[in-house]
Amino acid sequence: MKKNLLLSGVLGLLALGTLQAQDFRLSPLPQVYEAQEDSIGIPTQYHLQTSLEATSPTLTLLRNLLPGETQGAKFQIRIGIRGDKSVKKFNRDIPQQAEGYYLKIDKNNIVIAANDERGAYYGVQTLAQLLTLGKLPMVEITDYPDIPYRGVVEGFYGQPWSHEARLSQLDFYGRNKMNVYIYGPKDDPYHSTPNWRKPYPEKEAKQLQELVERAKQNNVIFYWAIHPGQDIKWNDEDRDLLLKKFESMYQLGVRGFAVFFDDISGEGTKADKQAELLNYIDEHFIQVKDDVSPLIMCPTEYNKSWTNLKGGYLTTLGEKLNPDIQVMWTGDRVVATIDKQTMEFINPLIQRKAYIWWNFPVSDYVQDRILMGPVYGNGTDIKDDMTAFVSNPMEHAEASKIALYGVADYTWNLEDYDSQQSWEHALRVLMPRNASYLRTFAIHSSDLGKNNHKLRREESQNIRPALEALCKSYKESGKMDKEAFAQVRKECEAICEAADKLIVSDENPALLAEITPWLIYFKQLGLYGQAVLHALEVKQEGKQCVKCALEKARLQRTWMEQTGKHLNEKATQPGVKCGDRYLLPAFDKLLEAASK
Ligand code: LOG
Repeated sequence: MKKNLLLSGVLGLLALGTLQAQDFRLSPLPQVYEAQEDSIGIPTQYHLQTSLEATSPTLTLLRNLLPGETQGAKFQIRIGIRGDKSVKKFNRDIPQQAEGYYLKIDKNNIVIAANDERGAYYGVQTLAQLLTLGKLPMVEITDYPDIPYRGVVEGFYGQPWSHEARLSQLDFYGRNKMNVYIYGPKDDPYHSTPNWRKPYPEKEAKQLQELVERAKQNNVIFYWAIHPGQDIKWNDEDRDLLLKKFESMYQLGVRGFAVFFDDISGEGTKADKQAELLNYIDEHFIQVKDDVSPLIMCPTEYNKSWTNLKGGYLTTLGEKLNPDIQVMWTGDRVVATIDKQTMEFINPLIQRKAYIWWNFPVSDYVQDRILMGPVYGNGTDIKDDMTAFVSNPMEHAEASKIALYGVADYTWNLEDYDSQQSWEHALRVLMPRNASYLRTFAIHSSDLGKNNHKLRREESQNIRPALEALCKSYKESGKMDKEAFAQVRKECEAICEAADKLIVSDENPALLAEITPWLIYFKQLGLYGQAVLHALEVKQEGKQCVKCALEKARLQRTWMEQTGKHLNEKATQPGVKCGDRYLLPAFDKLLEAASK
């Protein structure tokens, strides 16, 4: 938390303690939060003073949260934008940053005074989170995002998200103060070659229209991206077809547009031709309509390892592209964490602040994995170096929310971002009743294994020291570190229990459907661990048949492997895997040592 909070004294800190208690935390974490110890009851009747439009997402949300609007009631809610009569008294309290808001709750008033419409909406979203406490703490919150554009690019290969999943995502972005969703699934034929030229069929068009509407209600900018580079001809005909497609999307309500030139070869990769086309779109479409967000492009050389400086591709874009066109960048590699050096490399080349396309938790190159771990590794000192940070998620929409929750938290407030805390909370948001079971699964389902893009993630941190101690003691002396043994045994039990509890749970069916193949495997992994530990014990005690116990463990390993192989068979990387960074190698090592 920042300076002002520390100045707010003990009372503020105490109250903050409550707000960060296990079961409650404002997210994304506000910039400045000051609280008194007192709280008030939730107002059942209130007089509303506002100059916002009655149909605005902000007032709609407020009225849903607090239905008791009553003319002349003593309790007052004032909500407005800088300069509005309703919040005039609070002009000086509003932070200067775009989307900033000031929220004050005292005995007889709630004030939300914001810089702009979206800021007011975020003020109400914060209020929504406070309301879940059952009473309202008396607070003053001064808040704004560190990064102007935050959100998601549905930009992966594989099964695009379902309509229902997208609707649910947009609500999630609204709640977590993310303002961008870029529609660009590689396997939507109407996004890419050759059908990018054609309008959507009626059913898809209607669904897109619905998504645009839902995005609006959540104050999310819906961007629609086109991926024409593999077969585009640099002539007037294709240029006009592209504009016609954009116009048809505009008619469906889309007000944000992007052109992706990633993962293509041939003529389409030419920087000067790309720049010429993009400037044309910018000047004849984006600028002409006065209600469209800045144009975004994804370059062909979209990461450092694919950059040929001598070829001058990025320099050409930097020099030629109109200054308001946003240029995407995935970092030092296709998949990489983003830091100061990343930004210092790319920004001068493109002569603008990069629009970060973060390839996490996308799993289209490791489809046998489901990435449930925390978001960490990105710089906390780069908020002024980028215009946007959007995450490319997994085709598993609901499971992706764990990482997306972290991305929302990180991009709002870089300095205060605590990856572990954010992750713990995400688990509780997704499965409030089964969070601890979900946690057990997620902690062992975080790494990607060896992969082309070289990103690895921590895994099984909770049990790693015990695994190491157990393996070491057993290997060196043939004896077991008793404490480590007990810990590992307990973890194996927890794994089996988590799998059992989750598989029969009725909480968050969408999430359960996505993780089920991995859960089935996870249970087998737990059983394998138990069988190995049992064999170690039998060997130590020398009472029962050692050979039988070892054989049983080996058999369980085969069951586990076969189970994994026969799940998720249609994927590009078929089968399912988890727990293989530390857990599985340790079990294997112990079994091998015991077999000697
Ligand atoms: C694609 C993307 C894919 C990701 C991870 C970009 C800009 N493009 O290598 O569609 O999901 O990597 O596999 C990409 O990242 N190409």
